[in-house]
Amino acid sequence: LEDNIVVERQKQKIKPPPMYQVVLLNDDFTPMGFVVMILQKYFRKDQKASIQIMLKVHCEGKAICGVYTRDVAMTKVKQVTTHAKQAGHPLRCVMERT
Ligand code: TYC
Repeated sequence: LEDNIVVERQKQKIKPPPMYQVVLLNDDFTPMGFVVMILQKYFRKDQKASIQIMLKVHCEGKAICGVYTRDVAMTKVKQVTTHAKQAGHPLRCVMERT
Protein backbone atom coordinates (compact mmCIF):
# COMPACT_ATOMS: atom_id res chain seq x y z
CA LEU A 1 0.00 0.00 0.00
CA GLU A 2 2.85 2.40 0.90
CA ASP A 3 4.58 1.56 -2.41
CA ASN A 4 1.44 2.45 -4.33
CA ILE A 5 1.29 5.92 -2.78
CA VAL A 6 4.91 6.66 -3.78
CA VAL A 7 4.31 5.52 -7.35
CA GLU A 8 1.19 7.70 -7.66
CA ARG A 9 3.12 10.78 -6.47
CA GLN A 10 5.91 10.18 -8.99
CA LYS A 11 3.35 9.88 -11.75
CA GLN A 12 2.24 13.45 -11.06
CA LYS A 13 5.72 14.95 -10.52
CA ILE A 14 7.89 13.53 -13.34
CA LYS A 15 7.48 15.34 -16.61
CA PRO A 16 9.87 15.37 -19.56
CA PRO A 17 12.24 18.36 -19.79
CA PRO A 18 11.62 21.08 -22.39
CA MET A 19 13.43 20.25 -25.63
CA TYR A 20 15.22 22.58 -28.03
CA GLN A 21 15.96 22.19 -31.74
CA VAL A 22 19.45 23.28 -32.77
CA VAL A 23 19.16 24.87 -36.22
CA LEU A 24 21.80 25.85 -38.81
CA LEU A 25 21.06 28.92 -40.97
CA ASN A 26 22.20 29.46 -44.55
CA ASP A 27 24.63 32.15 -45.69
CA ASP A 28 26.46 32.82 -48.97
CA PHE A 29 30.03 32.41 -47.69
CA THR A 30 30.55 29.40 -45.39
CA PRO A 31 32.03 26.54 -47.48
CA MET A 32 29.82 23.48 -47.85
CA GLY A 33 32.66 21.21 -46.68
CA PHE A 34 33.00 23.21 -43.45
CA VAL A 35 29.28 22.78 -42.67
CA VAL A 36 29.52 19.04 -43.34
CA MET A 37 32.49 18.80 -40.96
CA ILE A 38 30.56 20.74 -38.25
CA LEU A 39 27.60 18.34 -38.55
CA GLN A 40 29.91 15.33 -38.17
CA LYS A 41 31.93 16.76 -35.28
CA TYR A 42 29.24 18.37 -33.09
CA PHE A 43 26.03 16.58 -34.11
CA ARG A 44 27.51 13.09 -34.67
CA LYS A 45 26.00 12.70 -38.13
CA ASP A 46 27.64 10.35 -40.66
CA GLN A 47 28.88 11.60 -44.04
CA LYS A 48 25.60 10.93 -45.86
CA ALA A 49 23.34 12.52 -43.23
CA SER A 50 25.68 15.53 -42.91
CA ILE A 51 25.58 16.22 -46.65
CA GLN A 52 21.77 15.88 -46.69
CA ILE A 53 21.34 18.36 -43.81
CA MET A 54 23.87 20.82 -45.30
CA LEU A 55 22.03 20.73 -48.66
CA LYS A 56 18.67 21.27 -46.93
CA VAL A 57 20.08 24.40 -45.24
CA HIS A 58 21.56 25.56 -48.56
CA CYS A 59 18.27 25.06 -50.48
CA GLU A 60 15.65 25.91 -47.85
CA GLY A 61 17.45 28.44 -45.64
CA LYS A 62 17.64 26.34 -42.49
CA ALA A 63 17.49 22.81 -41.12
CA ILE A 64 17.31 21.05 -37.76
CA CYS A 65 20.63 19.43 -36.73
CA GLY A 66 19.32 17.79 -33.55
CA VAL A 67 16.95 18.10 -30.57
CA TYR A 68 18.42 18.37 -27.05
CA THR A 69 17.75 19.55 -23.51
CA ARG A 70 18.40 23.27 -22.86
CA ASP A 71 21.97 22.97 -21.53
CA VAL A 72 23.12 20.58 -24.27
CA ALA A 73 21.53 22.75 -26.99
CA MET A 74 23.21 25.90 -25.58
CA THR A 75 26.59 24.12 -25.57
CA LYS A 76 26.19 23.00 -29.21
CA VAL A 77 25.27 26.54 -30.33
CA LYS A 78 28.29 27.99 -28.51
CA GLN A 79 30.73 25.34 -29.84
CA VAL A 80 29.56 25.73 -33.44
CA THR A 81 29.53 29.55 -33.29
CA THR A 82 33.01 29.68 -31.73
CA HIS A 83 34.49 27.17 -34.21
CA ALA A 84 33.00 29.03 -37.22
CA LYS A 85 34.21 32.41 -35.94
CA GLN A 86 37.74 31.07 -35.38
CA ALA A 87 37.74 29.70 -38.94
CA GLY A 88 36.56 33.08 -40.28
CA HIS A 89 33.12 31.91 -41.46
CA PRO A 90 29.79 33.69 -40.77
CA LEU A 91 27.89 30.43 -40.09
CA ARG A 92 24.96 30.97 -37.72
CA CYS A 93 23.57 28.33 -35.35
CA VAL A 94 20.53 28.99 -33.14
CA MET A 95 18.22 27.10 -30.78
CA GLU A 96 14.39 27.05 -30.81
CA ARG A 97 11.92 25.64 -28.26
CA THR A 98 10.06 22.65 -29.73
N1 TYC B 1 25.32 28.45 -48.94
C1 TYC B 1 26.69 28.05 -48.66
C2 TYC B 1 27.48 27.99 -49.97
O1 TYC B 1 26.92 28.06 -51.04
C3 TYC B 1 26.73 26.68 -47.98
C4 TYC B 1 26.11 26.66 -46.63
C5 TYC B 1 25.34 25.58 -46.22
C6 TYC B 1 26.31 27.70 -45.71
C7 TYC B 1 24.77 25.52 -44.95
C8 TYC B 1 25.75 27.67 -44.43
O2 TYC B 1 24.45 26.51 -42.80
C9 TYC B 1 24.98 26.57 -44.06
N2 TYC B 1 28.80 27.85 -49.86
